[in-house]
Amino acid sequence: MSAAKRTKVAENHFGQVVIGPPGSGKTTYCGKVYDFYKDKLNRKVEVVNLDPANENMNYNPAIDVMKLVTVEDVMDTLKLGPNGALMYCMEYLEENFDWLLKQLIEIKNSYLIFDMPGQVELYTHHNSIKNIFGKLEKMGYHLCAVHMVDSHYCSDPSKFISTLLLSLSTMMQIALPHVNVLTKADLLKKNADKLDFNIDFYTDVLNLDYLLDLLDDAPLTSKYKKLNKALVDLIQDYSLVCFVPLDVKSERSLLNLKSAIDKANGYIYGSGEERTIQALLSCAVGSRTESERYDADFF
Ligand SMILES: Nc1nc2c(ncn2[C@@H]2O[C@H](COP(=O)(O)OP(=O)(O)O)[C@@H](O)[C@H]2O)c(=O)[nH]1
Ligand SMILES: [Mg+2]
Repeated sequence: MSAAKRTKVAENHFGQVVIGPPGSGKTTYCGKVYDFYKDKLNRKVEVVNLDPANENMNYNPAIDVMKLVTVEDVMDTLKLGPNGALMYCMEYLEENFDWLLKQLIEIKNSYLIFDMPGQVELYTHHNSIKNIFGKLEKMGYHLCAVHMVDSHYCSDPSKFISTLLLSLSTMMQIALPHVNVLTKADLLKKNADKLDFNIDFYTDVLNLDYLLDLLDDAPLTSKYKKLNKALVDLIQDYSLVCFVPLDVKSERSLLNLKSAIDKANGYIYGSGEERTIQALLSCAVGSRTESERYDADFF
């Protein structure tokens, strides 16, 4: 009998699945957040690498998909290009779900951080990742998708619209509790004077009509007024997309994102963690101790 069939409901395991386009900062974040949770919050934590072409792991993974399959081997053996090989690898992982599950079962009482590959279609319309995490959810794993996008896309209205559409379709497809993140917020802050709007316009996504004005004036998008309006209306009608900014070098920023993720997947604090967080918060923002205030203070 397969491990999946034998395992009815696992103990309550919690974790985050770090997804998003290539270069958005997923692997860097996984390494930083591992150290931060372990050293600063005393949370028992493990990283699981599910990127079969991961080259710059700045952590020691408890489980590594590269021991099962790699993009390089698939390219050589099946004569596929890098994108096709990655799709094959994720389908292979789905077929070998038991390989993953057996190792996950051996990790006891640890919070899990999944470092994922960067191909966008894996999260917008390909089903393997959705199926793998759907199965884990059914077994009692409480997971949150942490969708990372590079804040560089705020610098251009049409790129920002693409980012919003990508985030919306990823939320619909992956169907897990979801937190969208604008990464490299240090660069966003540094270049704030070059942006069309204040930073909260991009994080809160409240009134996109202002963006519409810019799209209607821009040379590449001005002839698609009706399409621009339809896209903006679609995003506003769902009213689901907003972003948490992240600068991985800032503990304050990591803590702010942690609150959003813990809220999304209902993480239950281990003993003493709540007190550690309160202590970290009061160090960082003086007398303020609520994470909601913390959020407002990030910029
Ligand atoms: N300035 C800045 N650079 C970052 C940040 N996070 C990641 N990076 C850089 O972005 C690049 C891509 O990061 P990586 O983690 O490999 O992205 P991945 O492909 O999504 O796993 C690397 O050069 C990182 O150093 C950040 O918060 N600020
Ligand atoms: Mg990576």
